[in-house]
Amino acid sequence: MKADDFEIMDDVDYDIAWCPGCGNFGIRKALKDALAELDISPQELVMVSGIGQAAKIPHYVKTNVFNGLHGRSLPSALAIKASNPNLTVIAESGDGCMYGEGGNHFTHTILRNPNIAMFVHDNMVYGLTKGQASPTSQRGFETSLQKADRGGWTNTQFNPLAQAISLGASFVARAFIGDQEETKDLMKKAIRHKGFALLDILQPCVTYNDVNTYGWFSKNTYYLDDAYDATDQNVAFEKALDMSKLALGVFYQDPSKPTFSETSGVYDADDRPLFKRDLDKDKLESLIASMK
Ligand SMILES: Cc1ncc(C[n+]2csc(CCOP(=O)(O)OP(=O)(O)O)c2C)c(N)n1
Ligand code: SF4
Repeated sequence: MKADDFEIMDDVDYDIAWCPGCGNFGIRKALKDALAELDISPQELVMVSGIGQAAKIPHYVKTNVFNGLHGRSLPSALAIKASNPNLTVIAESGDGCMYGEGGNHFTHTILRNPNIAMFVHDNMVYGLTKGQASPTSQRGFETSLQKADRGGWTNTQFNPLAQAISLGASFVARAFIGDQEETKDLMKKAIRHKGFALLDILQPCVTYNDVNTYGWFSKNTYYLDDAYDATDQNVAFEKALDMSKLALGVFYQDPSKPTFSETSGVYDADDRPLFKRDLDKDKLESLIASMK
């Protein structure tokens, strides 16, 4: 495949609704390159998202799309993967959408370990609704609603990596879109991983977040080195808790964990996706009758 095979803008007549300089552009480019290098075709891919600037990304990629309600991308992604395990399923949304409105789905999807990749565009702000604080906003952050003279945003900053690792997520990583090549490589690892893969992508919002800029992320991030052991959950948890500087790379990976399709029982006796199976009318009728 080529990255251009995912280019929808050649076919449709509208503009991308992101501000010039937004980190979402780099994420879209890294994604198209990652898909091309993995040789995944648009036909075998489904992108699922919620609501927000980040959640618009499936509209700008030529592939199958399901756009759900705010925070609800993961249940839809799980259902799509469960009904057809042959598809590559990528869920993609913002930090507010995934960790705020979708927080409960984030938790319980990790516990089920479906074989899907989750890319969170983490700009530490609600972009689409014009700059309110999100769960990953830093304490003291001043927004249109949380004013500096009142201490700005006063909540404890949500730590998605620590939460995911503590729940036993089978792949947990962080990228910064200032390094597009590395983001692409982490996307490829997340897509290739067997099980739920969280990739939190630090993504500057150049319009509503003048604190966490490209420069700020460059200064406040560093790469995990080659000696780092990504198979040790305790080490990964400690690393994730350290927010003084944000580590980039794969924090934790356990490919041996069984996936939702493997544990659900649906594919024990028949490995065909659900749409390829015949409808057993007698079974259905007796099920309906049993519920009367
Ligand atoms: C249930 C619900 N609550 C609130 C909203 C309003 N809303 C739409 S987008 C959004 C924020 C999106 O922020 P984020 O997910 O961080 O993505 P970004 O726009 O920054 O990429 C909010 C609060 C909504 N659509 N539905
Ligand atoms: S508001 Fe922020 S996140 Fe949304 S498109 Fe503009 S720069 Fe990007």
